[in-house]
Amino acid sequence: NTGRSQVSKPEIDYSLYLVSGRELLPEGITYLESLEQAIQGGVTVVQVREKNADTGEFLKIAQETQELCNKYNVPLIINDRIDIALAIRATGVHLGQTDMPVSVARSLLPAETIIGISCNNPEQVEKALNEGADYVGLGAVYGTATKDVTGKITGPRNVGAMLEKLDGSNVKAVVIGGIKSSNVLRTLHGSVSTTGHVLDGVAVVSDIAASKTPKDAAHNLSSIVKAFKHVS
Ligand code: TZP
Ligand code: MG
Repeated sequence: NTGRSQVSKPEIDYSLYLVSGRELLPEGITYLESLEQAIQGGVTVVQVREKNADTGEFLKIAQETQELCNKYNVPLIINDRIDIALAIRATGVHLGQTDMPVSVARSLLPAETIIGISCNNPEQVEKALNEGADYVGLGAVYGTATKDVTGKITGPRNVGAMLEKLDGSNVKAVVIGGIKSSNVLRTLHGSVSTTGHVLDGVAVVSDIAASKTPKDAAHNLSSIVKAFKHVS
């Protein structure tokens, strides 16, 4: 996002980006308990993603999530719904390729709002950059049961090719899709571009949301990402 933004934007640490997955919660833990433990374990940014909730329900969940995020000073990003992001004054919104264009979303939202977009190939990354996105979500890097990603699995090497498009910009990047503590380190290493551009973090749903011990799950991921970022 060069040639834009005299506006001061919130600095987000993208190291461990938790995307909510309420439908994956195990027995015996509520959504808010799981989220709080995950934040305590090292989640640095939260996205509320609700594919089946009606507007009232989405709003309520977003408000409750916002309260918890405020308590820990963790930024909150809303998936898809610009109206809900506005209503709760979220830090950001996350858009997909079939949602409203970044430039249009930008014109509706306060200038300091973070806008992220999912990208699956280098052309989409280039477009996101030109339209003024603040960050991109790259993937799905691996297969996942959390979302239908048929035909959209990139593998780490293509993540590297997408990252290269961000050279010289201030646009951040996370990877998503099938990331777990067991593959996160090789994913980070394998996703470096030929120009040396590295990921800013990883986004996960099930490895944390489906865990009975979300604090440990988050801590395992976070310590690996932080160690990688420290040396790269
Ligand atoms: N976008 C691409 S893959 C995905 C989304 C929302 C789901 C990732 O879920 P998980 O459980 O971390 O594989
Ligand atoms: Mg979307």
